[in-house]
Amino acid sequence: MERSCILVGVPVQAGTGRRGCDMGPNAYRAAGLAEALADLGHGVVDRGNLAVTPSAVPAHPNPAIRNLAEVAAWTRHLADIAHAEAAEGVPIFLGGDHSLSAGTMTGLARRAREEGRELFVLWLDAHPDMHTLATTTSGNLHGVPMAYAAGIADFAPHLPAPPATLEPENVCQIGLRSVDPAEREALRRSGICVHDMRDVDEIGIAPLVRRFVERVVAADGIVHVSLDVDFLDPAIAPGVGTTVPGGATFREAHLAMEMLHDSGRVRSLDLVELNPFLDERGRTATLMVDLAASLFGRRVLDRPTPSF
Ligand code: HAR
Ligand code: MN
Ligand code: MN
Ligand code: MN
Repeated sequence: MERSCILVGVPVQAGTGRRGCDMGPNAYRAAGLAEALADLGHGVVDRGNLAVTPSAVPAHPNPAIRNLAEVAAWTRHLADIAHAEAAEGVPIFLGGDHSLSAGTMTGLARRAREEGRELFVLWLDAHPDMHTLATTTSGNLHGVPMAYAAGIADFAPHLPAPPATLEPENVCQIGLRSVDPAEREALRRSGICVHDMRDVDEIGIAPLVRRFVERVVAADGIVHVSLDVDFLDPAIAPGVGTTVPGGATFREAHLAMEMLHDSGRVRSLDLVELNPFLDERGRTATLMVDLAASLFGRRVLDRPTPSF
């Protein structure tokens, strides 16, 4: 039997410097995410919005860091939720800022390890989010989840120890165009597969996604997609706090989603960084819903559909 999509609202904005991301989950609902998935024949369950109660965590010597206790509470809770929901269906985490991926990816990694499956992550973002607590200068913790989840640095005792971490070689980042010096160094050391926008320009999105899918299939792996709104060009997706020019086009983004769908390997999704307060008449929320629909099988013409 095919797995149902499970919508999990994650109204966290503690990881970003701008307010409004907490409205993201409800904007996806208003834009018709559940209906779009149901129209494709998927079962859809909406778990509503999560909440956490932060408790004190040891301070970090970096004075720039903001909202550490809140991010720690979300990370701990989301690791449990992702681990549990991945056994029930295909969780779709409705952010909320990208700090939520610290929790989702490590919970999913634990589930994959228990199932004896190799977890791959396709990270679509202008940013690598590879800071550690020591290297972040903005102090915005949406800039750290990849370093946390890939076990690049020890975040304890400030953030909870991850229940499992990603294999850096199983992570592929596409769309990068804003990388801080410390992140560039961390990426070089990590073994993570990275493609900046120049690669997208020169090689094209299709060969990059195809290569990634080939590696997944060779390992009989499963895929988590982490889609940051700022992967997209701000001209088509203005509803985000960190716009960076030169992002993916409408068709590049849809093609990536369509190819991922055809792989039959996608088992979970983060939709992050949508800021409805900065959006224009819901167009960014609507585009993100349409991309999710492509990821879950919307197509122009009939093509062979693989099963999950
Ligand atoms: N690298 C910058 C910082 O750490 C910007 C991080 C922005 N991150 C996101 N998610 N918007 O990708 O502050
Ligand atoms: Mn991000
Ligand atoms: Mn980003
Ligand atoms: Mn490996």
